[in-house]
Amino acid sequence: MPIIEPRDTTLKRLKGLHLWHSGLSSCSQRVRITLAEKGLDWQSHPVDLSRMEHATPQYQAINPKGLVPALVDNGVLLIESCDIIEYLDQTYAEPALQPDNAATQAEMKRWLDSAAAAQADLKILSHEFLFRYKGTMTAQELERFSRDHQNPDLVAFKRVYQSTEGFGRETLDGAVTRTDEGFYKLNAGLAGQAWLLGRSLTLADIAWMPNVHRMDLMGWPLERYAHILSWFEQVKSRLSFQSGLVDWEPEGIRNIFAEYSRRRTKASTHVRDFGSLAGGRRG
Ligand SMILES: N[C@@H](CCC(=O)N[C@@H](CS)C(=O)NCC(=O)O)C(=O)O
Repeated sequence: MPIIEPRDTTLKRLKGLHLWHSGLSSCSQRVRITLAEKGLDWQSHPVDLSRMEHATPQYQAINPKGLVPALVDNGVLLIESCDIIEYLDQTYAEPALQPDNAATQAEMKRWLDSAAAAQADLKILSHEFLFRYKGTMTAQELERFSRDHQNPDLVAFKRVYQSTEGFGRETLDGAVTRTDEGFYKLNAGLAGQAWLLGRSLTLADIAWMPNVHRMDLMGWPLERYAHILSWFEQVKSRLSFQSGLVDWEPEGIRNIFAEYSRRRTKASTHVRDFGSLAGGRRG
């Protein structure tokens, strides 16, 4: 359980649970859903990514990668969302969100790892097919971000995203096809059972909820995966999904994304026009 030593030593004196997070961040969503499922009280520290609050020295002294989320629990700091949800479940026993036998625990860990690994493609697809409605940063903003943000991977990512060429066809095709493949695996895992590990919701389901929701927002054809569709209906009816995800979405954002997706449909640059989704092919 990778607990890290905080650079900002004042964190060590914090009492209770504190979460630095952002409304639309998928990694923050899975932590908030877990907190809600476990009925834990927590103190919110919103980080506005569009205002580059994650590029400040203050925030980077909390999360040295300059990413959200970061959790402090009575002075203990963790920064990876899947580590955080495991930590929460191990530290706060009831209600348990993981199986009690070793074999199924290993299977749960594999689902957490695959959800975390899918993050790189989710990030590309979210930026391209959702966040691009905002237009790009000005050259000055990009320079400021590059100067202030200490995470070279994130800076390189933003530079490609903001460039005239953008991510390019090959990158987008690859991200779509790998995500589609991941969803077919998820679909197979859900065959014949309500939740990924059987009859009860576990961290495996929570880890994947934001990923499916994110693709749904961009008009991903979820009808390709019958078991995901019924799983996602149950997910959406859970109070934790409402309070941990929906309630934190900026007002009106779904309409904005839907309108942007319609524009891309007309231009034949919708996510469905890429990779294994193009022409309705199976992944
Ligand atoms: N592996 C990390 C990834 C964290 C991450 O990439 N966070 C995103 C939001 S989900 C972020 O902070 N992005 C900043 C940006 O795009 O500027 C985790 O699971 O917590």
